[in-house]
Amino acid sequence: MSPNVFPAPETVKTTAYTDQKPGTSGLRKPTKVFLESENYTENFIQAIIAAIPGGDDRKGKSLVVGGDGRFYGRQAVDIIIKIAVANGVTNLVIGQSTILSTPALSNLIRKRDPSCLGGIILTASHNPGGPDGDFGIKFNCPNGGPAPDAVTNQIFSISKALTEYRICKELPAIDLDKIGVTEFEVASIGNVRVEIIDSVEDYVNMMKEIFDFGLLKEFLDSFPVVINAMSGVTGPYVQRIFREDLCSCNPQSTFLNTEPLPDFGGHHPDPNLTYAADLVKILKENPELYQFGAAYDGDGDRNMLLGAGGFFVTPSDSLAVLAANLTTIPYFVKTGVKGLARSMPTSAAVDRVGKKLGLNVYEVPTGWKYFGNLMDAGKLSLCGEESFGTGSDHIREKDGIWASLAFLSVLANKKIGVKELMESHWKEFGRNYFLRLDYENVDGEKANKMITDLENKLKTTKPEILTEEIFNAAKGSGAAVVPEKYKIAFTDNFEYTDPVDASVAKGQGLRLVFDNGCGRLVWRLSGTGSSGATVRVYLEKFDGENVVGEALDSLKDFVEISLKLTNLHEVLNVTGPTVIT
Ligand code: VG1
Ligand code: CO
Repeated sequence: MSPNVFPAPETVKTTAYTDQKPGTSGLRKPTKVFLESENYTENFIQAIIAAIPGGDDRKGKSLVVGGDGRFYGRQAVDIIIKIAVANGVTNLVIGQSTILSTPALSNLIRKRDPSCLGGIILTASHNPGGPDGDFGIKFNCPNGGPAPDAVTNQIFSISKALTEYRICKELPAIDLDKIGVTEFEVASIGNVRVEIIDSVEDYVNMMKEIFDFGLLKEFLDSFPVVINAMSGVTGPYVQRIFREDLCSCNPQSTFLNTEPLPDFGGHHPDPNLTYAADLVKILKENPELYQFGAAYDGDGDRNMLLGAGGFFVTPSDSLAVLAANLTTIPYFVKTGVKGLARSMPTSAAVDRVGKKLGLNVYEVPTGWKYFGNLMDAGKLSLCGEESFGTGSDHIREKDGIWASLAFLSVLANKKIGVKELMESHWKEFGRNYFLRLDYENVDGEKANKMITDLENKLKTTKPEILTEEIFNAAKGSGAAVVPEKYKIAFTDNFEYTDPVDASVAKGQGLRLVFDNGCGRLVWRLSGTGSSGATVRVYLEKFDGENVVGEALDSLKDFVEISLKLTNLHEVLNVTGPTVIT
């Protein structure tokens, strides 16, 4: 064998795990599980690659790899290279220092190579990282989107039956920090090419095509912003797009936590009012100075948007406002607006815009993977989730930085501030007051039982009795109740049939929907946690007249209704939610 030819793959015996089931968005577990369970990563990577078409179909086609820079990412990339090559993948494209935001990776899958096999994202997204935090692995398909249920089910069933994996233990050392190409030959596989690419460049170029950077820059010259990358993957993107370009002429604009850290500085990289409280504080303390604030999660697909003084824009509302103003963005002028969509728990604010504009608004289950088919079929341009996810068909993932550039484009176009924009939107469309209450890390069995009991109750209780119970709970809250408004339209466990491939997703969340579009309550269990359970309660109430109140006031009675129907505090042994948004 010539010195440049590396040995053929080895087959290693392994024992299958039964718990490698991808959740709402990939496999997420405590980092310790990956570190301490023998072959845990190897098995799952082998299962992913086995789910990709094999043989010559893998040769010469690229697999994109990157992540949010969290602890254990580098070791995982090393394992991916060795297992992918051993399974006949001969072209790997990897973000420098393993960094690629989830949206940037989605873009690379779509743009780098028309026959791309997909990508592997190393992230547990908004979950904390580090040896005591979480790690995660997610597979994205050749369309750039998260693997749909059919693919994740296949990966899961392969993982449960795995008896061996293939690996090339000896490959040349690849400097993951250095941009460049390494080529070598592996016996029985052939020529292999590993490319380390700039993590940011392709993404920045895409943003420049989508938005009017000239307009944004001019606007931001006199519109100071604060942006918090939360020590996650967006740091280098914020640096290049905001600090060095759009805000370069505004020394007042401020950028926080722009260095990606393996443990996110010990924080929870989740951009909400609780975990990004530092951003809220800065805006509150400097109401005359900062006009806009944004924060992103660990892997850069979520965004939280704030206005001067800490004015909070709910993700459901930002989706609706964008929908109403899409033509301020050059990309949509070019592509046209094909349709809108939201996840089921997201408020119906966007539905009102869709109705006015004559656009279809699709309602899909929680999780970005459900938007992909609609986009691929040309039915969908803009979509969002109440969980700080907003995006469009420019890629197949939600996109935090894109969302803030889109929102800023609307402001720049109208030359107004965040609060003014929201209030004028509500005056035109009415307001869907919205709250989400999260009860994190509660006992799994109890949470499951609570949901099952509630489902049975909603199914079996006579409507008049349920109405009475709801009315009494609402009255007890002290909120002004208009009982006739609270007539129940229906209750169910949300089920979705994909309009494109007719696949069905069942059990996606309990709904209690009131008549006349005046509001609803939704309960579901999170599918992204790594231990215990998280119960999410979503409350929504429409008000066409009083549009400038506080969500907590407006929804006081719904909070009480939810507590009474579930007995949540008693059953879960908690005194209140851990996060309110
Ligand atoms: C949560 C959100 C969901 C989002 C998912 C992944 O899922 O509710 O809307 O798509 O996280 O987001 P769950 O099952 O915990 O409610 V990300 O940024 O963590 O990939
Ligand atoms: Co994320």
